[in-house]
Amino acid sequence: GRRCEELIKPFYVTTPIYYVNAAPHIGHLYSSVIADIVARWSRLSNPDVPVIFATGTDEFGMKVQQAASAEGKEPQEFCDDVSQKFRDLATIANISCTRFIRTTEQVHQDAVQHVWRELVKRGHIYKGMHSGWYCVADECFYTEPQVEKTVDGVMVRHVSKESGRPVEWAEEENYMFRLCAFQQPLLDWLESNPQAIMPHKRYKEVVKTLEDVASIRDISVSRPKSRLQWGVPVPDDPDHTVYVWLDALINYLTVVGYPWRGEAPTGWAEGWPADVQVVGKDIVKFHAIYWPAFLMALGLEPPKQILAHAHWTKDNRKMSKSTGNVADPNEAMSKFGADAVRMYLCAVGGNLAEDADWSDERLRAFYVGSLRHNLGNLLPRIMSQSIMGRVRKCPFIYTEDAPVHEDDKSLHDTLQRIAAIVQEHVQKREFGHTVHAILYALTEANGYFTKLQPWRTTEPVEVCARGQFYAFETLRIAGILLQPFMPSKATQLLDILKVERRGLEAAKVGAEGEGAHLRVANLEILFPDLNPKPASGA
Ligand code: ME8
Repeated sequence: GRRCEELIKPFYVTTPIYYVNAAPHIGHLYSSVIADIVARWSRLSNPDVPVIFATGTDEFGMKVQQAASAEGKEPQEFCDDVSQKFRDLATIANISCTRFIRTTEQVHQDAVQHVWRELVKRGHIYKGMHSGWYCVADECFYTEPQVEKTVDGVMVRHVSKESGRPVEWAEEENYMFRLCAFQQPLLDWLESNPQAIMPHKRYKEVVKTLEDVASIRDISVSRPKSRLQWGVPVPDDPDHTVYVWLDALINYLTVVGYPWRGEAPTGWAEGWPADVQVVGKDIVKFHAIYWPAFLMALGLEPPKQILAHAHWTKDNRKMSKSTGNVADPNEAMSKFGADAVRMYLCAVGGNLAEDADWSDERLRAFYVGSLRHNLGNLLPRIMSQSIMGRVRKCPFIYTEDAPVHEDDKSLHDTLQRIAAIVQEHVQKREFGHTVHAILYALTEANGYFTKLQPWRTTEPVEVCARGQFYAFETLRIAGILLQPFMPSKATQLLDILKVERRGLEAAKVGAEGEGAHLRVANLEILFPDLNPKPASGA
């Protein structure tokens, strides 16, 4: 009944909300793709559990204020333009978000002010003089030991050791959040939740930081209005603006309707705590220390998992909007298609712990080798007229209890194990392994087909039928498992194969039922030639 349905906790996934100081680059797309795979995998493996999947833009703060003024625009107008670019990117890349949030929305500003009042009421915020090195690019204060001097020609600059970005000295009255009080509660939380930060490398880093008493200090959560106008006003104090990171993190609560007075869609309130919050390694401190501390201060549960990925570099240098050293996701998707780019991001960047270097050349090679030749070619191979003609006359009938032919054994085993293997990799957040496991099954099927030579009319028709069946099954199972990774191409493949059951439970040999392999529709080219030869005579 309806009552029961409402009690199912939705699976809640988030991406970071992106600063609108410049257009998106491939790193932003990467975060969104990882989150999308997690969301789509949940829908595939638990179709009864609703998914809330939020992404959006982070629009307040000094950084955006400065970027807008550099372009001579009003901040709101500037935010509208750039936010739209992130929204378009999500659409083009097939990111299945259910909510695109902008921090300038009134509903979010109300949530931020509600949180502020709540924190004051609970005694977690106090006013004090605060001094430190502020970094606009990182939107945070650094302490003396976190800053160093660099000499750039004749210029001596102070920069953050962590990010290398310039800092400036600020001494001002701020509201402070009692982070110190949460040092032990945070350690306790992490101790009982070893998967709260993944990959484990990041978990260990955070625990180490928390264990170092000196590294945890109360944090400034407001800036004087004179410095920062573009932000949520501190309630009841017109001289101060809420610190952009406090504002930004609260977006994850705004989405599910906090403070739960009925603004969000029905059932979304049950979405908290978030199940998976995808972030880049640059913002782990904010998500794995500040954020759970804010939540504990509010009496709310911390997220179940912070999933932190490493960075994409270009020419082995950090990709960054401010230096212009970026790969353009729209350009890559228009050349290779959104699905190919998504797959490449997983295949190369799927080991979340290590940085990966972006290269158009390697993407091209991946497209041609793994997608066009490996996956793309198996399809026409099984659908050739001579094969289909012979198979239809004498089809292979698969039964679960019949012994598997010696020739088919290895591929059969691979296919029976692949869904479980993929599921395990996804749970361990090893997206690269996942993609490679599926591509490997396709390679194996191509090798099997080549060895069996079912197209040769000198081979008995029974060999032809078995060969076509197993190659079809490989494509069908791969198609099911690839849905979260390359949603449009996987759907196109399953449509060509006329597959009806597309759930995870159908990812085993024979699951589509007798004769499924004979029903294939018209052949379409899944991954077209990137440099088609001009038509003859042209
Ligand atoms: O930090 N490689 O926004 P942001 C991989 N607004 N991922 C990258 C990347 C790279 N080279 N560069 C950026 C902010 N990213 C805040 C977040 S959340 C409450 C507020 C990804 O526009 C990565 O996920 O600087 C990183 O954490 C995010 O983009 C930062 O985007």
